[in-house]
Amino acid sequence: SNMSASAARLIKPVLYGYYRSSCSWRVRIAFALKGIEYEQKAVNLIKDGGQQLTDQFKAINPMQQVPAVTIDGITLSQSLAIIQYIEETRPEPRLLPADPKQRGQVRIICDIIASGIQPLQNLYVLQKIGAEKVQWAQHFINRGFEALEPILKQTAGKYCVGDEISMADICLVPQVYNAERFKVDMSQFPTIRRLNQTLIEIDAFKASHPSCQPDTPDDLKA
Ligand code: GSH
Repeated sequence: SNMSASAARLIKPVLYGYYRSSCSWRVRIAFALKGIEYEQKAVNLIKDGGQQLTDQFKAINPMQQVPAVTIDGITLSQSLAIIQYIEETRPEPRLLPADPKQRGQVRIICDIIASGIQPLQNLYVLQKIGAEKVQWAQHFINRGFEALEPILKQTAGKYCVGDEISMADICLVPQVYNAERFKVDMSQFPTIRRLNQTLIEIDAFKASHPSCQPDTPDDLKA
């Protein structure tokens, strides 16, 4: 479009997401931490065989997954690309530490979750493998958490990396939520559990929680 950049900036971002999608939750946390108002358009991943698979949504995200965001006159997909864009255009409060070494640590934690765990337990993969969905998901979450636990033991202060909330925390909490859904034994991961318990008490994490979104079914509403 030929809308000016400043005019585009006045329009609220729209998040295409699903209440229970961990990647959608990442983006909701980032918006909440930065105090950015946005609209939500629900894409129900289950109903009608999955609304992410419609031609209409494929035009928004050719990968046929949530989240996608329209913001400043463009459409973005991939939760971490979306969050990086928000970070670069709306830098306060920052979601990446100032220190390059700590930034490196944040990115390790994000990549373990976003590349090494979540893709292996997402709905599409579980539907493809058919049987033993729960064991499959548990296996890959355990494998990733076994790596994350000693890393976080080294990097954590109050939060995943030091005492400042970062993208690592934004990735961790929704992944722990998935782990709990798949009944992973969290007692093996005391550092992950401690960080999660601290983070879920913070307003931005609470307000964005799957239990209180516009598309949360009534019987799951908190
Ligand atoms: N790397 C993508 C991101 O970070 O945004 C992953 C997105 C993703 O896996 N989305 C899931 C989805 O849309 C929900 S968390 N699943 C629908 C499906 O698997 O058909």
